[in-house]
Amino acid sequence: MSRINLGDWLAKDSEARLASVILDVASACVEISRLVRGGALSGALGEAGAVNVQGETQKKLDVLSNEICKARLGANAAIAAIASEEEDHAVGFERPDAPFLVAFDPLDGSSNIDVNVTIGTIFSVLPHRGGEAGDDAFLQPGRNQLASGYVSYGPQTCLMLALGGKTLQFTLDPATETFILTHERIVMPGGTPMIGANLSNLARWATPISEAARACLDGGTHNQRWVGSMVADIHRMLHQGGVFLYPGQVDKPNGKLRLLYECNPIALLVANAGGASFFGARRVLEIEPETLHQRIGFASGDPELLTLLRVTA
Ligand code: P6P
Repeated sequence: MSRINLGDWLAKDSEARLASVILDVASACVEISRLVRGGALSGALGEAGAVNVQGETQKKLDVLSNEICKARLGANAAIAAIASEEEDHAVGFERPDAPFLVAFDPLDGSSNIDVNVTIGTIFSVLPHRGGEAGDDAFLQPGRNQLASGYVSYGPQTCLMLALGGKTLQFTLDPATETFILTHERIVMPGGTPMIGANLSNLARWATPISEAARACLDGGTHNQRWVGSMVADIHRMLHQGGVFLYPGQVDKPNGKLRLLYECNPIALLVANAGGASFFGARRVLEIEPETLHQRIGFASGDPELLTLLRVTA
Protein backbone atom coordinates (compact mmCIF):
# COMPACT_ATOMS: atom_id res chain seq x y z
CA MET A 1 0.00 0.00 0.00
CA SER A 2 1.36 3.42 -0.93
CA ARG A 3 1.95 5.57 2.15
CA ILE A 4 -0.57 8.37 2.53
CA ASN A 5 -0.71 10.48 5.67
CA LEU A 6 -3.86 11.68 7.43
CA GLY A 7 -3.65 15.22 6.11
CA ASP A 8 -3.27 14.18 2.47
CA TRP A 9 -6.01 11.56 2.83
CA LEU A 10 -8.43 14.11 4.30
CA ALA A 11 -7.48 16.66 1.61
CA LYS A 12 -8.65 14.21 -1.10
CA ASP A 13 -12.37 14.55 -0.44
CA SER A 14 -13.19 15.76 3.07
CA GLU A 15 -14.76 19.14 3.78
CA ALA A 16 -11.80 21.36 4.65
CA ARG A 17 -13.06 22.63 8.01
CA LEU A 18 -14.06 19.15 9.20
CA ALA A 19 -10.63 17.94 8.07
CA SER A 20 -9.04 20.68 10.18
CA VAL A 21 -10.93 19.48 13.27
CA ILE A 22 -9.81 15.87 12.76
CA LEU A 23 -6.22 17.02 12.19
CA ASP A 24 -6.31 19.07 15.40
CA VAL A 25 -7.62 16.07 17.35
CA ALA A 26 -4.82 13.99 15.84
CA SER A 27 -2.20 16.63 16.74
CA ALA A 28 -3.44 16.80 20.33
CA CYS A 29 -3.19 13.01 20.53
CA VAL A 30 0.39 13.04 19.24
CA GLU A 31 1.23 15.36 22.17
CA ILE A 32 -0.60 13.02 24.56
CA SER A 33 1.17 9.98 23.11
CA ARG A 34 4.53 11.55 23.97
CA LEU A 35 3.44 11.88 27.62
CA VAL A 36 2.07 8.32 27.65
CA ARG A 37 5.26 6.89 26.11
CA GLY A 38 7.38 8.77 28.65
CA GLY A 39 5.45 7.36 31.58
CA ALA A 40 7.25 8.06 34.83
CA LEU A 41 9.93 9.94 32.89
CA SER A 42 7.38 12.52 31.71
CA GLY A 43 6.03 13.12 35.19
CA ALA A 44 2.62 12.05 33.90
CA LEU A 45 1.89 9.18 36.27
CA GLY A 46 0.04 9.14 39.53
CA GLU A 47 -2.94 11.03 40.82
CA ALA A 48 -3.65 14.70 40.30
CA GLY A 49 -5.15 15.10 43.75
CA ALA A 50 -8.57 16.18 42.45
CA VAL A 51 -11.96 14.60 41.69
CA ASN A 52 -13.81 15.25 38.41
CA VAL A 53 -17.49 15.81 37.75
CA GLN A 54 -17.89 12.05 37.53
CA GLY A 55 -16.72 11.73 41.13
CA GLU A 56 -13.63 9.92 39.84
CA THR A 57 -10.12 10.60 41.17
CA GLN A 58 -8.28 12.39 38.39
CA LYS A 59 -4.92 11.08 37.27
CA LYS A 60 -2.24 13.59 36.26
CA LEU A 61 -2.52 12.36 32.68
CA ASP A 62 -6.30 12.96 32.71
CA VAL A 63 -5.68 16.61 33.53
CA LEU A 64 -2.72 17.06 31.17
CA SER A 65 -4.58 15.37 28.28
CA ASN A 66 -7.65 17.51 28.88
CA GLU A 67 -5.61 20.70 28.81
CA ILE A 68 -3.87 19.62 25.58
CA CYS A 69 -7.21 18.86 23.88
CA LYS A 70 -8.83 22.10 25.10
CA ALA A 71 -5.92 24.22 23.90
CA ARG A 72 -5.67 22.60 20.48
CA LEU A 73 -9.41 22.45 19.76
CA GLY A 74 -10.11 25.85 21.30
CA ALA A 75 -7.75 27.39 18.74
CA ASN A 76 -9.74 26.03 15.78
CA ALA A 77 -12.19 28.71 14.53
CA ALA A 78 -14.50 26.01 13.13
CA ILE A 79 -15.28 24.72 16.65
CA ALA A 80 -18.09 26.48 18.54
CA ALA A 81 -17.64 24.54 21.78
CA ILE A 82 -16.13 21.45 23.35
CA ALA A 83 -17.44 19.07 25.99
CA SER A 84 -15.05 16.92 27.99
CA GLU A 85 -15.40 14.14 30.52
CA GLU A 86 -13.13 16.29 32.70
CA GLU A 87 -15.24 19.46 32.48
CA ASP A 88 -18.50 20.01 34.39
CA HIS A 89 -20.05 21.90 31.47
CA ALA A 90 -19.45 22.62 27.78
CA VAL A 91 -16.69 25.16 27.09
CA GLY A 92 -17.93 27.71 24.51
CA PHE A 93 -15.68 29.92 22.35
CA GLU A 94 -18.10 32.75 21.44
CA ARG A 95 -18.25 31.56 17.82
CA PRO A 96 -22.03 31.40 17.08
CA ASP A 97 -21.43 30.64 13.39
CA ALA A 98 -18.77 27.95 13.86
CA PRO A 99 -20.08 24.67 12.32
CA PHE A 100 -18.77 22.04 14.77
CA LEU A 101 -18.99 20.80 18.35
CA VAL A 102 -16.45 18.31 19.72
CA ALA A 103 -17.10 16.04 22.69
CA PHE A 104 -14.22 13.97 24.01
CA ASP A 105 -12.85 11.78 26.73
CA PRO A 106 -9.27 13.03 26.80
CA LEU A 107 -7.85 9.93 28.44
CA ASP A 108 -10.12 6.89 28.75
CA GLY A 109 -9.01 3.97 30.86
CA SER A 110 -6.90 6.12 33.13
CA SER A 111 -6.92 3.46 35.86
CA ASN A 112 -4.52 1.62 33.53
CA ILE A 113 -2.04 4.48 33.10
CA ASP A 114 0.30 3.55 35.93
CA VAL A 115 0.50 -0.12 34.91
CA ASN A 116 1.43 0.44 31.25
CA VAL A 117 -1.79 -0.88 29.71
CA THR A 118 -3.26 0.53 26.46
CA ILE A 119 -5.37 3.66 27.03
CA GLY A 120 -6.92 6.13 24.62
CA THR A 121 -8.54 9.42 23.66
CA ILE A 122 -12.13 9.19 22.33
CA PHE A 123 -13.78 11.96 20.29
CA SER A 124 -17.10 12.83 18.66
CA VAL A 125 -17.74 15.64 16.13
CA LEU A 126 -21.31 16.99 16.01
CA PRO A 127 -22.89 19.76 13.92
CA HIS A 128 -23.42 23.13 15.61
CA ARG A 129 -26.65 24.67 14.40
CA GLY A 130 -25.79 28.23 15.42
CA GLY A 131 -26.61 30.22 18.51
CA GLU A 132 -25.29 29.68 21.97
CA ALA A 133 -23.11 26.57 22.19
CA GLY A 134 -23.81 25.38 25.72
CA ASP A 135 -24.53 21.94 27.17
CA ASP A 136 -27.86 21.67 25.33
CA ALA A 137 -26.19 22.07 21.92
CA PHE A 138 -24.48 18.69 22.52
CA LEU A 139 -27.72 16.86 23.31
CA GLN A 140 -28.01 15.30 19.84
CA PRO A 141 -28.46 11.63 18.92
CA GLY A 142 -25.29 9.81 17.85
CA ARG A 143 -26.60 9.41 14.30
CA ASN A 144 -25.87 13.15 13.91
CA GLN A 145 -22.14 12.66 14.32
CA LEU A 146 -20.12 13.97 11.37
CA ALA A 147 -17.03 12.04 12.46
CA SER A 148 -15.84 10.11 15.50
CA GLY A 149 -13.02 7.92 16.63
CA TYR A 150 -10.29 7.20 19.10
CA VAL A 151 -6.52 7.23 19.36
CA SER A 152 -5.17 4.17 21.18
CA TYR A 153 -1.86 4.54 23.02
CA GLY A 154 -0.60 0.96 22.97
CA PRO A 155 2.27 -0.95 21.34
CA GLN A 156 1.36 1.23 18.36
CA THR A 157 -0.39 4.60 18.50
CA CYS A 158 -3.41 4.18 16.22
CA LEU A 159 -6.17 6.55 15.06
CA MET A 160 -9.44 4.71 14.37
CA LEU A 161 -11.67 7.09 12.42
CA ALA A 162 -15.35 6.94 11.47
CA LEU A 163 -15.94 9.30 8.53
CA GLY A 164 -18.13 9.24 5.43
CA GLY A 165 -19.77 5.92 6.29
CA LYS A 166 -16.44 4.10 6.70
CA THR A 167 -14.20 3.11 9.60
CA LEU A 168 -10.51 3.26 8.82
CA GLN A 169 -7.26 3.14 10.73
CA PHE A 170 -4.13 5.26 10.64
CA THR A 171 -0.95 4.23 12.46
CA LEU A 172 1.48 6.77 13.90
CA ASP A 173 4.93 6.60 12.30
CA PRO A 174 7.15 7.14 15.37
CA ALA A 175 9.97 8.51 13.22
CA THR A 176 7.94 11.37 11.73
CA GLU A 177 5.03 11.51 14.20
CA THR A 178 2.58 11.45 11.29
CA PHE A 179 -0.48 9.21 11.05
CA ILE A 180 -0.21 6.92 8.01
CA LEU A 181 -3.24 5.14 6.49
CA THR A 182 -2.82 1.40 7.23
CA HIS A 183 -6.39 0.01 7.05
CA GLU A 184 -8.53 1.59 4.30
CA ARG A 185 -11.72 -0.02 5.51
CA ILE A 186 -12.25 -1.90 8.78
CA VAL A 187 -14.91 -4.62 8.46
CA MET A 188 -15.51 -6.48 11.70
CA PRO A 189 -15.30 -10.31 11.20
CA GLY A 190 -18.49 -12.25 12.00
CA GLY A 191 -18.76 -15.51 13.92
CA THR A 192 -15.97 -14.80 16.42
CA PRO A 193 -16.91 -16.48 19.73
CA MET A 194 -15.33 -13.77 21.88
CA ILE A 195 -17.13 -12.00 24.71
CA GLY A 196 -15.53 -8.80 25.97
CA ALA A 197 -16.90 -8.40 29.48
CA ASN A 198 -15.81 -7.96 33.08
CA LEU A 199 -16.92 -11.31 34.48
CA SER A 200 -17.12 -9.90 38.00
CA ASN A 201 -20.06 -7.83 36.73
CA LEU A 202 -21.93 -10.74 35.11
CA ALA A 203 -23.89 -11.58 38.23
CA ARG A 204 -24.83 -7.93 38.75
CA TRP A 205 -26.24 -7.28 35.27
CA ALA A 206 -29.88 -6.29 35.40
CA THR A 207 -30.65 -8.05 32.11
CA PRO A 208 -30.97 -11.60 30.70
CA ILE A 209 -27.57 -11.02 29.03
CA SER A 210 -25.74 -12.41 32.06
CA GLU A 211 -27.45 -15.80 31.89
CA ALA A 212 -26.86 -16.07 28.15
CA ALA A 213 -23.21 -15.02 28.49
CA ARG A 214 -22.65 -17.42 31.41
CA ALA A 215 -24.17 -20.26 29.35
CA CYS A 216 -21.83 -19.49 26.43
CA LEU A 217 -18.78 -19.31 28.66
CA ASP A 218 -19.61 -22.31 30.86
CA GLY A 219 -20.59 -24.30 27.76
CA GLY A 220 -17.12 -23.75 26.38
CA THR A 221 -18.42 -22.41 23.08
CA HIS A 222 -17.09 -18.88 23.70
CA ASN A 223 -14.01 -17.23 25.14
CA GLN A 224 -13.71 -14.04 27.18
CA ARG A 225 -11.29 -11.10 27.16
CA TRP A 226 -11.39 -7.91 29.25
CA VAL A 227 -8.55 -5.35 29.26
CA GLY A 228 -10.60 -2.91 31.31
CA SER A 229 -9.73 -0.10 28.91
CA MET A 230 -12.57 0.49 26.45
CA VAL A 231 -10.36 1.60 23.57
CA ALA A 232 -8.23 -1.55 23.88
CA ASP A 233 -11.24 -3.88 24.08
CA ILE A 234 -13.01 -2.16 21.19
CA HIS A 235 -9.84 -2.15 19.05
CA ARG A 236 -9.56 -5.91 19.48
CA MET A 237 -13.25 -6.32 18.58
CA LEU A 238 -13.07 -4.16 15.46
CA HIS A 239 -10.15 -6.24 14.17
CA GLN A 240 -11.10 -9.72 15.40
CA GLY A 241 -14.89 -9.64 15.97
CA GLY A 242 -16.99 -10.60 18.98
CA VAL A 243 -18.84 -8.27 21.35
CA PHE A 244 -18.16 -5.69 24.06
CA LEU A 245 -20.56 -5.75 26.99
CA TYR A 246 -21.04 -3.22 29.76
CA PRO A 247 -24.82 -3.30 30.23
CA GLY A 248 -26.84 -1.78 33.02
CA GLN A 249 -26.50 -3.39 36.43
CA VAL A 250 -28.92 -3.96 39.28
CA ASP A 251 -27.19 -1.24 41.32
CA LYS A 252 -26.37 0.90 38.24
CA PRO A 253 -29.23 0.51 35.72
CA ASN A 254 -27.54 3.06 33.43
CA GLY A 255 -24.21 1.27 33.58
CA LYS A 256 -20.90 3.08 33.72
CA LEU A 257 -20.00 4.35 30.26
CA ARG A 258 -20.88 7.85 29.07
CA LEU A 259 -23.17 8.29 26.08
CA LEU A 260 -21.86 11.44 24.40
CA TYR A 261 -18.09 10.91 24.39
CA GLU A 262 -17.64 7.17 24.86
CA CYS A 263 -20.62 5.15 23.57
CA ASN A 264 -21.73 7.32 20.63
CA PRO A 265 -18.29 7.68 19.00
CA ILE A 266 -17.61 3.96 19.45
CA ALA A 267 -21.10 3.04 18.18
CA LEU A 268 -20.44 4.95 14.92
CA LEU A 269 -17.09 3.19 14.44
CA VAL A 270 -18.79 -0.17 15.03
CA ALA A 271 -21.77 0.61 12.76
CA ASN A 272 -19.49 1.61 9.89
CA ALA A 273 -17.58 -1.65 10.41
CA GLY A 274 -20.78 -3.76 10.12
CA GLY A 275 -21.72 -4.08 13.78
CA ALA A 276 -24.43 -2.64 16.04
CA SER A 277 -24.67 -1.08 19.52
CA PHE A 278 -27.55 -1.20 22.00
CA PHE A 279 -28.69 0.09 25.40
CA GLY A 280 -31.30 -2.50 26.28
CA ALA A 281 -33.39 -2.82 23.14
CA ARG A 282 -32.58 0.73 22.00
CA ARG A 283 -30.02 1.41 19.29
CA VAL A 284 -27.39 3.67 20.87
CA LEU A 285 -27.13 5.99 17.85
CA GLU A 286 -30.87 6.75 18.12
CA ILE A 287 -30.87 7.72 21.81
CA GLU A 288 -31.83 11.36 22.46
CA PRO A 289 -29.40 12.49 25.21
CA GLU A 290 -30.85 14.24 28.25
CA THR A 291 -27.68 15.40 30.00
CA LEU A 292 -24.06 16.03 29.01
CA HIS A 293 -22.50 13.29 31.18
CA GLN A 294 -25.35 10.81 30.82
CA ARG A 295 -24.37 7.16 31.30
CA ILE A 296 -25.93 4.22 29.48
CA GLY A 297 -25.59 0.45 29.47
CA PHE A 298 -23.63 -0.53 26.37
CA ALA A 299 -23.60 -3.74 24.32
CA SER A 300 -21.82 -3.54 20.98
CA GLY A 301 -20.32 -5.63 18.19
CA ASP A 302 -21.32 -8.66 16.12
CA PRO A 303 -25.12 -8.48 15.59
CA GLU A 304 -25.54 -12.28 15.53
CA LEU A 305 -23.67 -12.75 18.80
CA LEU A 306 -25.61 -9.86 20.37
CA THR A 307 -28.83 -11.70 19.43
CA LEU A 308 -27.50 -14.99 20.85
CA LEU A 309 -26.76 -13.09 24.06
CA ARG A 310 -30.36 -11.80 24.09
CA VAL A 311 -29.21 -8.19 23.83
CA THR A 312 -31.67 -7.54 21.04
CA ALA A 313 -34.30 -10.08 22.05
P1 P6P B 1 -14.46 -1.93 35.02
C1 P6P B 1 -12.23 2.78 32.19
O1 P6P B 1 -12.33 3.28 33.50
C2 P6P B 1 -13.64 2.55 31.68
O2 P6P B 1 -14.38 3.72 31.69
C3 P6P B 1 -13.58 1.95 30.29
O3 P6P B 1 -12.48 2.35 29.57
C4 P6P B 1 -13.55 0.45 30.57
O4 P6P B 1 -14.13 -0.32 29.53
C5 P6P B 1 -14.37 0.33 31.86
O5 P6P B 1 -14.28 1.58 32.52
C6 P6P B 1 -13.83 -0.75 32.76
O6 P6P B 1 -14.74 -0.85 33.84
O7 P6P B 1 -15.72 -1.88 35.86
O8 P6P B 1 -14.25 -3.27 34.36
O9 P6P B 1 -13.23 -1.44 35.74
